[in-house]
Amino acid sequence: MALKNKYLIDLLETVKKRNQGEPEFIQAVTEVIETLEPVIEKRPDLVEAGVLDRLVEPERQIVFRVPWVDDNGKVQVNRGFRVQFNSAIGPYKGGIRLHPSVYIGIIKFLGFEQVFKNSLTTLPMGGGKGGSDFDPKGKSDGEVMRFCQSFMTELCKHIGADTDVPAGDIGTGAREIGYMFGQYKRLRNEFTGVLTGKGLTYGGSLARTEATGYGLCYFTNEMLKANGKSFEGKTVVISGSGNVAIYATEKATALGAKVVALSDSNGYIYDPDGIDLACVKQLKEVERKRIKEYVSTHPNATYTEGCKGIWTIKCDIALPCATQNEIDGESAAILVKNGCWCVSEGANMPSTPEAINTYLANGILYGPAKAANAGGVATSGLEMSQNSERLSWTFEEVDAKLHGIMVSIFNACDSAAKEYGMEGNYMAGANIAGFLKVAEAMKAQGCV
Ligand code: NDP
Ligand code: 2IT
Repeated sequence: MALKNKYLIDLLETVKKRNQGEPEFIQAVTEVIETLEPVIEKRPDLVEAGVLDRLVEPERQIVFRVPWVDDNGKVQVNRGFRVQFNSAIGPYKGGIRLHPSVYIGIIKFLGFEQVFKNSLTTLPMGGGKGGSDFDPKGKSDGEVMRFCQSFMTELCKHIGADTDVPAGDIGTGAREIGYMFGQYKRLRNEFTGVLTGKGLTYGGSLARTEATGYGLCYFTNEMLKANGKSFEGKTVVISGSGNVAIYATEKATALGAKVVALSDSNGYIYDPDGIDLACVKQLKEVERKRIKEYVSTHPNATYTEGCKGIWTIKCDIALPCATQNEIDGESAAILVKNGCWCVSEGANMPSTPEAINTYLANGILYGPAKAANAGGVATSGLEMSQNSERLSWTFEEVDAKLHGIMVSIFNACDSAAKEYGMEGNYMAGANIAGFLKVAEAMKAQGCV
């Protein structure tokens, strides 16, 4: 989409110049700026208040050394990050990614998107993100613990229950959150809701584990309903086999769909009988094994090396739940050619701009990540509420609140898209609705 507004063209140029070598961040900002053009045309007061100029620059970026000792007694050094992007509507909130590909550009794109996503949840949370280039894969529990303790030894100086509340993301699950929480408590001598995604024995919320995948299906279901469709009897392809993919598979199946494929960074499985989720949970959550092990107990299933091929499987609905830019223009075109009519994003920014253009040009129902995967952080917000009141709610209570939030997010995206003349473009709707709340708060708080 070509921008016409001079202010936005100049702003994007500045962002590109200032953030060279960070293509993912520039990609995320470009998408938002392009969809905000009609809002900026209508709201000169927001331009005057410099809201967007401020919004594209993180409030604070912390980069630090994370030294730890491996099982052979050798010193290892990783790099740690926390980007506190925007606190206009609440304390910084967002996950911690542990993956070798992590560098500042990845954390900034995630932190930027988190600002809009958290705004959409209707809960009072600002946006932030953190992580490290540490790879938990193949490490012993002891190594992971020593890394997490070292990471938190520095991070604890910058976070707090009313300041910045990290959580999980790729490579950070219950085990890592537990080690980080223990170290925070030890260093600060306080038991607070400083992290979410905690274990149920020490302040975690029921349904947080399920929340992103379930929330994705609740959002998608609303989008389908609004367009006269449903999950019932549909064939679904889901990428990844981590936290989000597993619980998306569970809920999509419960809603009547058949999930036929999952993947990891090595390859994908295809099971025409429908994925046996108990087996996947055992392999991934308990044994920490590779997805290819699935075929050794499921003779009708096949395993194929390489991740991209998963998008060549014929399906009605595709739910990318692995990582950024996993669907490019070519894969999007294949999905369309094979009859796929809905793509809804569990992962953050899983579709390249070319893929998104292909969805929009072909009338695909497209659920953008900021809205579709907001159920995880929304339930983190509910964990914070429970920690503050020192109570815990039942699974049913949390799940019902999550469902209500996802319905309201869909309605917000739908209405904003309609109001700005882009009916059915939920990406534009999500960016506009998410932006407006943050923008009003930033304007009201003056030039800070
Ligand atoms: P997990 O670490 O539990 O699982 C990640 C999955 O994606 C694994 O199957 C992993 O395979 C695969 N994957 C990771 N990196 C790559 C890569 N570079 N190429 C191919 N496959 C890859 O993470 P989550 O399930 O928590 O996160 C998945 C996505 O959902 C991420 O984009 C995350 O930001 C997003 N998300 C997560 C939320 C949460 O609450 N956890 C909330 C909202 C969004 P392998 O094991 O081989 O690495
Ligand atoms: O991308 C995300 O929204 C997450 N990884 C969850 C963040 C959170 O604070 O629960």
